[in-house]
Amino acid sequence: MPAADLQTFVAQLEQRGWLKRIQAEVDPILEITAIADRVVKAGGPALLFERVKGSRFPLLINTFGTQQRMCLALECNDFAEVAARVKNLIKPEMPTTLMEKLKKLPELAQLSSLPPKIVRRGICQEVVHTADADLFTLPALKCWPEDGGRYITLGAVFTKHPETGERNVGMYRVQLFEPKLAAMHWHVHHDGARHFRAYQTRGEKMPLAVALGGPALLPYVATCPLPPGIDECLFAGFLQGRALELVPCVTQPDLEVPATAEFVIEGYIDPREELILEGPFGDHTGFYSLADYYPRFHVTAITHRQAPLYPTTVVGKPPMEDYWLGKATERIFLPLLQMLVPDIIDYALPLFGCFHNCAFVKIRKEYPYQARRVMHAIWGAGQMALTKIIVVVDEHVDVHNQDDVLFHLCANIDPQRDIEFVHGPLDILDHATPFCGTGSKMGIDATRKVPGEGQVREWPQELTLPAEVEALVNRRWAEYGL
Ligand SMILES: Cc1cc2nc3c(=O)[nH]c(=O)nc-3n(C[C@H](O)[C@H](O)[C@H](O)COP(=O)(O)O)c2cc1C
Ligand SMILES: [Mn+2]
Repeated sequence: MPAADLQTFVAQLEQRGWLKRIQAEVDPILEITAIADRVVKAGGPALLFERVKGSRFPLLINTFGTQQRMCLALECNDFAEVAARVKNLIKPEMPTTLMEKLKKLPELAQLSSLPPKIVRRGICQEVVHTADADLFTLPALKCWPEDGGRYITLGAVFTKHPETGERNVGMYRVQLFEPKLAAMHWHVHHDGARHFRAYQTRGEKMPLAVALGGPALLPYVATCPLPPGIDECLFAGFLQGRALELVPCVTQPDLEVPATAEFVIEGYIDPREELILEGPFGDHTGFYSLADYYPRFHVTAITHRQAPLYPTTVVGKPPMEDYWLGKATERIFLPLLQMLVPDIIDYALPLFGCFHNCAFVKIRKEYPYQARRVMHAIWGAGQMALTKIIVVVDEHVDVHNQDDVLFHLCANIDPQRDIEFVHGPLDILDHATPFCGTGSKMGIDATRKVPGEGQVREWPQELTLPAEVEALVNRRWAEYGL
């Protein structure tokens, strides 16, 4: 089972030589960014800074910064293994014979044990601060020079819908303003914001809690683009093969948080209050996201385990640590995307596209304008709907090879005919849209054109050599003396 708490995960990393402890005192204002940026881009280890200026808590960064470490957090050999389990979950094969039915029983029993389990005590509450709670005791980073302040960047934000009680866990950054005041930066398209609107309509205070640490895979599930209404804790239970243990908050008793978290920040938002100017913040896009108004998060308690670690991350020009969280999602959510858009054989979110700017999509084209249908379906599919540029290619193109995609893109399009423009919601972080969160998107049909798509000439064949000839040359290679 993946590590049930962060310190166990740190021990696993350390055993494998994938973590480095740093004793030199470092400044959470910019210095840690500069170190982490170099180490992530070099594919280096997780970093545990034992002495952070101005705080008594050690700081952990770059925990997920390689495929290996991401796989360890999910306890898999590769992401495809997890994708196969997801596929099996959403498309179970119906047993027909009695023997097959019996074989399914343990699997079914396992599924029923996956919803989160509420327990009475948790290490996350070994130490409780209420009146004396102070956000500035945390070694929160100021990541980039023009950032509006210091930020909690790897928090899992727990909320519940006021009517249905459905739980949501989303990773949203938190800007610190005062010892007990912060801002909650959830994008309008995300589930936390949807819950907030429900409290706003009712004119009621909204309880919320931010968990740091906990099960090794918690930060990952908090970033997962699960459909609204699906509890990320249930998904975490499914991924780790065991129910997540949650404890009721100390000051927000309607909310539960992971029992094994390092820190939990409890509090509320009052939707009747004025919003607060949040940002700017050096973002995933490699640019600052502009300052804007977000809800005020009032802290009622900070709880933590004895000797906690403070986990964080820095986002910026890719690749950063979050690239690997995104890569896991790209792979693990392929079966879900295929359920919505069955034409898709594979897809890739290339590094330069920073998740939402660009998707390469591979289809087996069977009829005219199929690529257009696929684009429009993606523009209606969950968080993939925010994709700014979609390039659709044929089955033989390797979507994980940028050159192969660009080769076919350049060769196969008549720009006037093969580019589709639409308008719609876009990522809040996209600074090029005329308005925040809305603008135009582009689909490029880079597939071979078939009758019915306006190509009035014959379409030529692409160059390849026969397999027998390639095999012959392989066999004789040594003879050529090359
Ligand atoms: C490091 C990191 C920071 C993020 N920060 C934010 C953020 O500040 N606000 C936001 O709305 N989404 C942010 N996201 C993206 C969301 O976590 C992600 O879209 C998630 O699926 C949202 O969950 P939800 O659909 O339950 O709302 C961040 C993702 C990562 C990896
Ligand atoms: Mn959600």
